[in-house]
Amino acid sequence: MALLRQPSPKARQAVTLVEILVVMALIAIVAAFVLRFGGVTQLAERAKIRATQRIISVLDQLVYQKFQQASRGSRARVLPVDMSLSLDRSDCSYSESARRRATVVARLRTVRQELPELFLIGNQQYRYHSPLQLGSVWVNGDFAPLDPGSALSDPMCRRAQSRAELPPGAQRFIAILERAATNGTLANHQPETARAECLYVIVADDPETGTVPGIPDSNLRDSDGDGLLEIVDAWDNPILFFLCPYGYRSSLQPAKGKPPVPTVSGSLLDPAGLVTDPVYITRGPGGWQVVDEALFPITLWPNRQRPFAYRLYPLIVSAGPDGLFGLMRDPNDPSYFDRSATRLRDLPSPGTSSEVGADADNLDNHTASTLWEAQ
Ligand SMILES: [Ca+2]
Ligand SMILES: [Ca+2]
Repeated sequence: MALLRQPSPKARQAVTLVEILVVMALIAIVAAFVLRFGGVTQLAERAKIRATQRIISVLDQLVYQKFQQASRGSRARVLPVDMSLSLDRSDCSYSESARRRATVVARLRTVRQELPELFLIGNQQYRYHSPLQLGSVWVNGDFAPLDPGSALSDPMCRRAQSRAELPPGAQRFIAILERAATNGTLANHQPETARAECLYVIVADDPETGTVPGIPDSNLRDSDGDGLLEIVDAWDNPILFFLCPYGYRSSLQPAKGKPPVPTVSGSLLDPAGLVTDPVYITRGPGGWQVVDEALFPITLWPNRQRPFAYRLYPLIVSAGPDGLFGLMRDPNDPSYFDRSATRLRDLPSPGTSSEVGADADNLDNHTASTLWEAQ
């Protein structure tokens, strides 16, 4: 009855050893596969990060050049700035400093029109600009003419600005929008692409030919099909542009004091603080009158002795590997939301609890740029 015989202890031990060897071999194979697969994934992700950093670095240089050109352009003087708002209330005279102040205001607006960061479609109001009717579509944005008679009447505007007075950057953007409106594609526009579309028009050699110096063509695409190209990162997400990223914290814009003073004072375009000089602006019941919220956000802290013009640097930012910007929230700094929530409302994700910390892997031009520090 050999078949019914129990295996000897030695045979059982041999089987057990074989089993252990098989299991160990399987573990080794699985581990090698996981390591290899994971390693490849990590390498690919690192390559995408480096590619996006290169793109942002190129964009930073291009935006810097455009910013310099716009802020020094002679066309700033044709903007309809109301000189009476530069009236020195101490002696009712138009002083030399008042004239310089009006020039600063005009230059400030030229930069905004040359480097538009955002536009809205439909009946949404947008700051102090008059909406443009392009075909059947109404468009609002920084590139539109200034209008003292609109619902958001501009307190520093003497008269309505004509289309012919717009600087070249604004003219170019309007021409592209008009073409998209005529083609009927503008109706497809998705708001989360607007900042990437503005960035493209700012830095493109010629928006008609679709090239940007130093940017691969594969990073130019029209993801919403509205006829306006966007610059996208290595994960195909739009790279956003903020001309004056109030509330953004970085090595260039370090937090200073308690919120809501997240950036150092002294605007790039108004280093002497002429626009925020209390001689020219009044203090209302809610604090200092806001002169120009976009470029010169002024604190409304009642205990401040004088308003600040913050030093803000143009921001170019990718959402990074996770595809989420997470810029709207800072749980340790609730006042960050107060001002920035309206400025950042057009972000792709309107802000949910799942986005807390999502900005940790973002890639931006503030981190490594050395161009702006000397400004
Ligand atoms: Ca588009
Ligand atoms: Ca992110």
